[in-house]
Amino acid sequence: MSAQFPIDLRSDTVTRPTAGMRRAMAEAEVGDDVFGDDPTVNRLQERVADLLGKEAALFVPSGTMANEVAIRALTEPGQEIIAHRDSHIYLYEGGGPAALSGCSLRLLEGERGLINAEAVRAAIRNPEDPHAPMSSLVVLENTHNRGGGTIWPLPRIEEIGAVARQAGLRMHLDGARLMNASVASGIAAKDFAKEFDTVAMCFSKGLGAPVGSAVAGSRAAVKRAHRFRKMFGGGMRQAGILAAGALYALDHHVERLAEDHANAALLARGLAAIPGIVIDPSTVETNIVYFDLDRARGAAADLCRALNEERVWMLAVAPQRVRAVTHLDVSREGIEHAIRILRRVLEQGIHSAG
Ligand code: TLP
Repeated sequence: MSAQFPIDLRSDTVTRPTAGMRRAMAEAEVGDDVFGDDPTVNRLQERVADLLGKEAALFVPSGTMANEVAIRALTEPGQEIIAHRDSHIYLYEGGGPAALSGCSLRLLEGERGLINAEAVRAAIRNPEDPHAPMSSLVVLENTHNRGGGTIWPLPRIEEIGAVARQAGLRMHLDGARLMNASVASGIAAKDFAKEFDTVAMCFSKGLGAPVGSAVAGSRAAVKRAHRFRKMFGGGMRQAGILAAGALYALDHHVERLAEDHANAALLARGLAAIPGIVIDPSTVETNIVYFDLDRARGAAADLCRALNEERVWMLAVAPQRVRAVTHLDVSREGIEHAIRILRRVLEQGIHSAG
């Protein structure tokens, strides 16, 4: 396969449906899912419940909505959610937990997006103290996006689950990229999901579907999430067209995530050999690569602008930090090309836009 341009590494959300996926979507049997009678949506929901080892699942338009309906289903206004300070629910969901669920966030530190059970225990408020918000939910993210596509070690999840259960807290997993964690580690998605009351997963990231996510849990939790999906405007009608893309992704695009992980590792190794770039390739576990640009070379935004002109797209996420994400629309040749371009751009020197 040759490189396809642009080489778009901004996110794994940028993939376009393949011909096979489009065909499956075009041929999908549909009904009105708000009435509950879209057979393809129902099939997807059963499939996801089974995949994640839960009683039920609900198809939703986005990963954000999956997280937000789950948080609303598991909490009441005035309660507090414990999460990592770099979590997606805190940084990238528009203040959703506060606006939609009326919950405050108790943010914890931790290497590469991972928190530990002791810190969770220490963060749980005294339920007898009427001054304090009630700690009610722990949210973890697997893989952890801002942490660098980090995979959670299973024992660490279990330790947190035990602490949460003992204190009567619920657990939600933002598993937008749970299948990446599963394929890279060899741990079944349902094993990763075990400690959680609800689990969100996305079809529109590495799995390559154009739209859609799901949230799984007990029948009662999913029933409550269903109510909030309607309230938040996420009830969709002939959504089987979209669910067919998700089903196709589960059938055809899971095992191949290993290629994205190999490409991310290749990219990390290539970047590590370029003067001016700081990255430890051993930290790249899945399909997300973060690297830092030496301040003396210029700013991350200027580097990305220079790369953009060469049809290599990456995302500046902090003054010196860049993110590149591999996915099914970027081949190994594309990654090799991106490394060559990056080296050349830095050799030539980048200039500030201002
Ligand atoms: N992440 C996007 C951006 O919002 C940052 C990306 O390009 O990575 N959970 C996690 C861990 C995510 O990374 C994302 C998307 C979501 C939830 C939200 O999914 P969508 O975009 O479908 O609402």
